[in-house]
Amino acid sequence: MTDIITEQATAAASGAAATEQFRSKQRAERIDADTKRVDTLVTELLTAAHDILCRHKVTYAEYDALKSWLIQVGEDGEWPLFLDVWLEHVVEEVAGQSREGSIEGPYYVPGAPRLPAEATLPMREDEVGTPLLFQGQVTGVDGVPLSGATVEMWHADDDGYYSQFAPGLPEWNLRGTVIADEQGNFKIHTIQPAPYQIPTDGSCGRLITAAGWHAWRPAHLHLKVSAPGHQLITTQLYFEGGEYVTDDIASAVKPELVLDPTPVADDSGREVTYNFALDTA
Ligand code: MBD
Ligand code: FE
Repeated sequence: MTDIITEQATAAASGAAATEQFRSKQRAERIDADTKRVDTLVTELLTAAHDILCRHKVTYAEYDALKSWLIQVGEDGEWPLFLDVWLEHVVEEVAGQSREGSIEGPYYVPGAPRLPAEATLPMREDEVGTPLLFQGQVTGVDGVPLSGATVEMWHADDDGYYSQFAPGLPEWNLRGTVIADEQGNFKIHTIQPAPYQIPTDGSCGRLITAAGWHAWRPAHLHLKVSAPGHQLITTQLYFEGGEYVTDDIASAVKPELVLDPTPVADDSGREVTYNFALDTA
């Protein structure tokens, strides 16, 4: 890396950015849940907690440790991280969007630079990592090509950092909004991301250490694929044989989401084809 890093990535800084990002998006708007549903869900959640406290004879010292940890999660801004790592995968399964779907995670930023159907994601001149060509076609479930479909891609760099959530990276590094051609085809040139370690210096990190877990997600590409009149697919794609593919801290790997890129002819990188079939809205 040629840039001199003057600022360290911290849990609190990436947590604050993720909290800010979440607050600004549509889905975070208040919903008018009816009283009965709130009563049911919260009562069941509390009853499950009461049961655990009783069965394990949780002490006052442990209760206070929990209380202080929960307070710290908020102060670190790590609620988006905690929830997306340990709960979102079940919400996604229940939503059952499609077999192709996966969780969004805390690091999506809307409005990445718009790019033509064949494009290179914004990256530094000396971006480290194996070049990867990710190409494919967006169609409807009926196989009809979706002209001008939008393929948004975002992923970590070779050090496992996401732009806008770690210091020292160009604003839109490794983030782009690719507009497919008339046949729904796209070719995205990027680099293969590295496995991602969730911040270890914040409250989620403390939990992981305290529980003897590891903090890793396998290397992954994030995607949102959409077209007018069709349902958005939010997904992630992983790499065959990669570290943590069978042991993701966020439990978000599905076999159909694992890519197996092949070396390109001159051995200058790898390429893979992956198609998207969107349901009608
Ligand atoms: C990530 O990069 C991610 O994709 C998820 C789901 C949670 C934490 C970090
Ligand atoms: Fe991610």
